[in-house]
Amino acid sequence: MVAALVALGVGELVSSFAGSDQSLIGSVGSSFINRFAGSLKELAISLFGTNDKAALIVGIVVVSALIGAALGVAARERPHVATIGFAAFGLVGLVAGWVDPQTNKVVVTLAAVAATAAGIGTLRVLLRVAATGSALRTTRTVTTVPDPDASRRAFFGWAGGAALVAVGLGAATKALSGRSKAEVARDAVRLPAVARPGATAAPGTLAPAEAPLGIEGLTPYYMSNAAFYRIDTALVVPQVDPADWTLKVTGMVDKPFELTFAELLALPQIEEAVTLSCVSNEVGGDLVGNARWQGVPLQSLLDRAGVQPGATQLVGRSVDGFTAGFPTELAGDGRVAMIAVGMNGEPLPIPHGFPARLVVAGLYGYVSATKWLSEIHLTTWEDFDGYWVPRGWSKRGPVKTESRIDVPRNGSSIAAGPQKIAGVAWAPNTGIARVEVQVDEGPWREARLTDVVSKNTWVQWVLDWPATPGEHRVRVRATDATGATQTETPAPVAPDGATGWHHVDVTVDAA
Ligand SMILES: Nc1nc2c(c(=O)[nH]1)N[C@H]1C(S)=C(S)[C@@H](COP(=O)(O)O)O[C@H]1N2
Ligand SMILES: [Mo]
Repeated sequence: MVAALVALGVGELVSSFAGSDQSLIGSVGSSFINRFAGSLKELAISLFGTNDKAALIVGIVVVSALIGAALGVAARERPHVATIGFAAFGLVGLVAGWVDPQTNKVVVTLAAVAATAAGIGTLRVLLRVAATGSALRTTRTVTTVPDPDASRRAFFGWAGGAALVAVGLGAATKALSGRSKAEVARDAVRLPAVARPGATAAPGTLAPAEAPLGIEGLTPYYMSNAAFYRIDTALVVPQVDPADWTLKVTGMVDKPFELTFAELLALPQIEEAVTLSCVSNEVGGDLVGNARWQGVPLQSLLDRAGVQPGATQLVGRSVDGFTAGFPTELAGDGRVAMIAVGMNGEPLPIPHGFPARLVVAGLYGYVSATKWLSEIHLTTWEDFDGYWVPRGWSKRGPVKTESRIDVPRNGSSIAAGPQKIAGVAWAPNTGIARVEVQVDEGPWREARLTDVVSKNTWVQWVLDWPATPGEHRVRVRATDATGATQTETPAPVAPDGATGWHHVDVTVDAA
């Protein structure tokens, strides 16, 4: 076990010399995610929530340690088993590192070789200590059994020392990796002024016309960058240094081209508030958020490239290999669709796609919102399937109209008397026309809606409720601007988004 941990520590330290996002464990984990994301995503999220990635890393370390233990046992009889085993172990890291689009292949190779050598060396030394009580190679044949207590003490001493080395290697990796080039570069980015701020907003700032409702527990109209949900397949957040980055427009276009980050920033910018939602958001879930996005209209890049007739699909490709595709016509049907470089007035946070991502109003993230965008590729609808399509998700992903009760919380106890029921509802690119609330089997009552800056954002809603003592169920449903009301019929998140009415159960205590 200790030998395996030393091997992992050496591998991490060597890979970290190439940058803080490089890691053999990371590459192995990414391969695992890409192989199993379709079948295991739901299970992993239900077991570990959004800590599923931390759980994967812990799992890789634990499994490695167990493999090391098995090799150690086997090697007492047949030392070559350990050598072959560690070589195989190193090969797994090497292959994963080579197929990972984000790694430096020279560094990956050095790291895998160094890790393998460190693992084999550590195991050999420890086995020798266990057998002879000494780490030194002894030329005499051991004819007498050494004092077993002495060799056990020596073994635990050496094993403990090696374990400390493994921990030290891990700590050194962390200390050395420090701030990535991407973080340093992001700090230096100054977003250009916005030429066309969102339709109903004052120049430069989008703000809802009505002041916040001041209801505790109600989601704010704009989610802060820190609170904004994050969903992606990246085990280690891609660290893109804009100096080494370009955005390519390729495929079925007359004039393919490439832009540097500086060139992208120099193009006319827009700012729009758009509510982004994940297809994996359960009814009542929080994988949805509203932010102000700044960037370059997608259509302006498509016009420059000259999209050929027949290019029916637009695919965004990420530096990490993720892809998302949607019908090309949606980019030009008047909806907000942009290459975003800013989020809530700041350069895109690294976990949200720095230096650039796609934001398309009215489409779930998995078919549209490619983060760490490297390429916009025009192809046909039939010729390509984005990342999640072969993994059991719908090829088309329009956002379903949804509403959520934030206040009161499900399962909470509140006092009898005047109370407020409040929440959010969204139908991006369509808009919300009406939100209705029902308490128990009572009548559906219309909630008051706050002002919004555009049809692309969620609306906050509130209803006064004279709460009476007892157990109550509160339900909500929204009607979008086309007049369509959310269906009551529940559907699971797969393949194309959950449906059903959100409800909360509350206890109202006698005052
Ligand atoms: N590169 C990359 N971009 C991605 C994803 C991903 O896994 N990799 N996930 C998509 C999904 S499923 C969603 S819901 C949104 C989430 O964006 P956020 O993390 O900024 O909220 O990003 C999209 N863009
Ligand atoms: Mo998503």
